[in-house]
Amino acid sequence: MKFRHLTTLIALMLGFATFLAAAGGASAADTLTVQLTAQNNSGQSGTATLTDMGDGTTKVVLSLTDLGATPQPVHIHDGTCATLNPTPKYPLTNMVNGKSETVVKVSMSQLLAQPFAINAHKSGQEVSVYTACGNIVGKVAGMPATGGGGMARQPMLPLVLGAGLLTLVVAGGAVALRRRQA
Ligand SMILES: [Cu+2]
Repeated sequence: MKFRHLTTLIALMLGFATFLAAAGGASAADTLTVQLTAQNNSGQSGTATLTDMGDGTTKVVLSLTDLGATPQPVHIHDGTCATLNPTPKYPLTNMVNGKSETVVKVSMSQLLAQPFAINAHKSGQEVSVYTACGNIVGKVAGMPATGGGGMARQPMLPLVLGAGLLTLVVAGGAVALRRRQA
């Protein structure tokens, strides 16, 4: 009888911990998708997915039309695609086969505080030819537009850890009890 209660309790704890982990995970993924459109008849377009890493950095993942294995310089520039400052502000990892992934040392809120754009260049040799560009604008998923929402998820971490630890302790107790009964 006692053992059955414990099993129920463990099941409830596991369910609660899973729920907390899922809730925490959902709000932690503050992302923004930027559309890049083709320039100079390059035929290259796609998306940049920006993810706020929560530590003052942002992960930028590019997925554009594959123009081949020739490395293409990609950067975040000051300004908009229409009024681009030609000097790169934050260099990104060279794009190969339309793919690039970089963690830049700037927060998402900083990237949205003033005009920035992501552009792709044809190659290292033809860096002056732009192949695609997208303005960093839009609504960040999982964070209110007014800001401050980034703080909301911080208190969730101790809760998730606490629930997980409690589950382990209860489960360990159940195992010990079962050993004693055997
Ligand atoms: Cu550039």
